[in-house]
Amino acid sequence: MKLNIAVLPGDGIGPEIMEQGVAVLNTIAAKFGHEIEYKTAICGADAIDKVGDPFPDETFEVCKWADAVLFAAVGDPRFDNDPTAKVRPEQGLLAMRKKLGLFANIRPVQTFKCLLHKSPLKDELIAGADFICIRELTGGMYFGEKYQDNDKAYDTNYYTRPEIERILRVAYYYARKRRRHLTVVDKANVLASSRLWRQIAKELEPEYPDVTTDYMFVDNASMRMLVEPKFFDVMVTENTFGDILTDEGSCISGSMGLLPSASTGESTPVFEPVHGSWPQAAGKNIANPLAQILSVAMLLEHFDLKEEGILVRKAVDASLDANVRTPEIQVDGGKQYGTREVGEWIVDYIKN
Ligand code: GGG
Repeated sequence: MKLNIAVLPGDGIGPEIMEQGVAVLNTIAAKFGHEIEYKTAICGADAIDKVGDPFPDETFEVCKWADAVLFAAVGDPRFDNDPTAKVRPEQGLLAMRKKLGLFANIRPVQTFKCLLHKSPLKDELIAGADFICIRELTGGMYFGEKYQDNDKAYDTNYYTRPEIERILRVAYYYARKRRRHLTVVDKANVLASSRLWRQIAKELEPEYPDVTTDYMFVDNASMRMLVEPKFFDVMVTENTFGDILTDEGSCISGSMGLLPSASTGESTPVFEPVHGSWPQAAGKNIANPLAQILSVAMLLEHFDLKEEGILVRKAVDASLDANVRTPEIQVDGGKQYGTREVGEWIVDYIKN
């Protein structure tokens, strides 16, 4: 297969983890006889510094040229600590999702047997937990009308029927491919937007009689994820709730550095770790590259390259079993491997 891949490393640890993701993709391509052409483009704080725009037109052109985007992370404390900043790195990520029409963000949460002890939750509670969160990605508060002055501020949680219906149908599609259990997460006891979500979900439910649908308030869902994560199979929710709940998912997996994602919709899909740019770790060779590498597995699977995806996942599992781990998931006293060393170990595993 020939694939055009846009590479957007972004900020902070982004370039370091991206290097390992691309190395893994190249190794898979060589092993299975695929041809990959790359174009690298700027985004986030890096792009603001260079051209004053976190998602410049040239980057958008590269994304449109590509069959898939491999994205790392954006964010920079210089902007977080400046409430007057007119432009922020994260706007680049939102602009990319909006311009590419990527309304469906697929975020799997799974456990790794050898890492159960890394979760703050009891082993028996989380062992075997395996669910996906389908997060609506181009609507809600992140994109609704905003206002801020010195005395007041608001964000609007705006959703339309077509936006809600299409993401629910994506969720039902995934539920049918899995254990046929869908949980619609909302705050319908308080929010009008959530009541519309629930109304539309109840209208669609009879079309999917083979799927068990249940409804849960987001506060209850966030608690249930920690006390009974195995309850969930597919969870669907709006943009903001999905962003928060999937970070919580890292407590189940054991590290933010283990959570990949895929964003799909109207044009080029994007594959990226759930985590951000961790600027404090930039350049230190300590960031976990596994979320980026697992995002490569999701990319391969998106193009139906199943064997290739399985091999990447097998290599990741093997690295964890062999104790080749970055500091945040290493067992006490175990050797701590760097970003590069973990990536190189996985590349070697795939080659041999
Ligand atoms: N790789 C994801 C990333 O860079 N996240 C930073 C961020 O701004 N996240 C907000 C969001 O995902 O909506």
